[in-house]
Amino acid sequence: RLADDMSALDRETATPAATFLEDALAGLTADRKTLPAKYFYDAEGSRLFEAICDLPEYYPTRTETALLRRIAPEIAARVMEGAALVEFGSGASTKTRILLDAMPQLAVYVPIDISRSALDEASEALRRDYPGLVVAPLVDDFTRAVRLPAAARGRPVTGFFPGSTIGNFAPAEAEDFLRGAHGLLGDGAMFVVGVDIAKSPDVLVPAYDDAQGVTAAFNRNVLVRINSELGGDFDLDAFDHRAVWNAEESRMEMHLVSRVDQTAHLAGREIGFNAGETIHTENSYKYAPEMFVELARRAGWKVAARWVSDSPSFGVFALAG
Ligand code: AVJ
Repeated sequence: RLADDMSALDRETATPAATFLEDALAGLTADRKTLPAKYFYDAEGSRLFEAICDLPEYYPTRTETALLRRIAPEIAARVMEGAALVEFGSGASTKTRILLDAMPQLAVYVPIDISRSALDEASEALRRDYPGLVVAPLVDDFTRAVRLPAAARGRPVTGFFPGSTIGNFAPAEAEDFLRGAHGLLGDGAMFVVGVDIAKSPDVLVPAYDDAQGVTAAFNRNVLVRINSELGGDFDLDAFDHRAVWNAEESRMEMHLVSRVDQTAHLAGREIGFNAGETIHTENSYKYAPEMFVELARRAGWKVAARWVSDSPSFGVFALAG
């Protein structure tokens, strides 16, 4: 295997499991307990997220998909022959196909995802369906990827970050991420970013607290992983799923709420909970279009084009730099 094709996780001496344990312990022993949202996504978590995308209440996926279908020709017109498409947090690469279908000029596709299983499955399916396309996956935390695989280097580059995954970052972190992505994608790159738009909590809250309880299972999956991968003993039935709109911060929050006073154990540590105490597991920031434009500018990008769907509103921004 070429050194160039090794992911950052392979190169790091610290194992991913040690990082998960460190992050989990740091979050669960803090004054206000938290866990990083990226740990939802093992194979089961990725499966649950795909199921969320099909829920009637979860509007972002179908809204963005319809918008991308409509604007794909306009995006394609900005992409040069022989270009590489680099996707951050690619998962099942479902939306990617909308761009691939509209852009026969693409030569290389680089999906970056932390879930090896999701990446392997997606890459295999894409190679089958797009035989002319070189698929060069990167198993990595997409916030830490610093170098494109050899197959993409020297080509015009288009970044793709759909799904409002950027909403998982606080605005200052989103700005840092956009600046870092500029470094990875290179000068002259285009970056297509999907961003959920702030709207009524009557629409937002059900999207994160669906009637079938799929989002609740997704939320609890981080505790499932802590038990199975890190040897924790969290009582899954003793935590409720809660989704709240935080208007001051313009974000949806997910929490796991302890039903009772209880003590869990992890790596020899006692993790005590009072009844009603929460583990804050996810933030999903929602932007007014102008706010996102300003954030992208602060990160060093020009906004070449933007599209916002009809309600429920979702935005796609074409950044240039
Ligand atoms: C993948 C981060 C965009 O915030 O809407 C879905 C994850 N969490 N339901 C989102 C999620 C609960 C999703 N992102």
